[in-house]
Amino acid sequence: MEPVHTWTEDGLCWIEIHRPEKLNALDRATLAALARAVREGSAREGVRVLLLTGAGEQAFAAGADIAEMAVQDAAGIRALMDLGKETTRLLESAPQPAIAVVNGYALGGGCELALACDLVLASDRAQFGLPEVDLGVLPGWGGTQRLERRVGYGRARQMVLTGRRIPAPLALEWGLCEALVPAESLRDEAAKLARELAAKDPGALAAAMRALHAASALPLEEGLRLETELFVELFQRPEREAAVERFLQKRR
Ligand code: CO8
Repeated sequence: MEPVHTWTEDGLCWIEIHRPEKLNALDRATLAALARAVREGSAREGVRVLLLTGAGEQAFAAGADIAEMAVQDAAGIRALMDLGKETTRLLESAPQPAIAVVNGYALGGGCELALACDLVLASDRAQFGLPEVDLGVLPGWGGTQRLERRVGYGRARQMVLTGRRIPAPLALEWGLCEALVPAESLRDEAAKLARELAAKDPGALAAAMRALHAASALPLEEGLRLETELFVELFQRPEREAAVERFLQKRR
């Protein structure tokens, strides 16, 4: 059985972690398949949005596979860290928006995958958490860096230091996700949001995402310079001219 399923319809590329009997825990094979799926999906002609979700009704992903993790030596664990980091980086740097469609537990590495996506849509049954300290380690696929940027200083410390699970309503309040929907309509709502994004100018979206990512990676002055450069580039395209013309036409 393939550990990751993908399908593309109308420019939406769905990537489903498919190991429901283990709550979609990410062992090496699953993670490698996921990295491949994100790389190929984001490079595929006509793909406008990536949607990442988990199979089954219980979990988005319950984290790295703890049984596999337990038997690693230092080199093995470093290789798994690198693979997880590569996967999150692929999600974060994809030219299309990536939406995490969180259908249940998003714990440890599962939560870290969601944090690497541009938008997070969650079911009312979702639970987020970074319980790694309870396993004697720390979040290792970007959680110590990306969580604070999403939810702020104190909440990031609360999650990482206590390892507590954050239920869906609190996750929404904290900004771990942008919206909550009933579990039964999660995929439909995610597709609706994705179609809204897919109808936009992909060049403008890609540039906007680059600028937004730069906000946490570059000093302010450099980020502002990049914003100007991207704006000027976008401004010179026929797509921009046509979009502005459409706006003006409506008012004539
Ligand atoms: N790894 C491996 N197997 C898992 C995992 C996991 N993370 N989570 C669940 N499973 C398996 C269980 O072992 C069980 O399998 P089996 O039936 O064969 O025994 C099956 O999934 C169902 O799980 P439960 O019976 O435990 O289901 P419950 O509903 O009772 O509990 C929980 C659900 C609360 C989600 C529980 O399964 C749990 O606590 N899971 C572990 C969550 C966790 O600690 N995640 C963090 C892992 S560490 C991590 O992600 C670090 C990432 C960065 C570094 C990675 C380097 C390798």
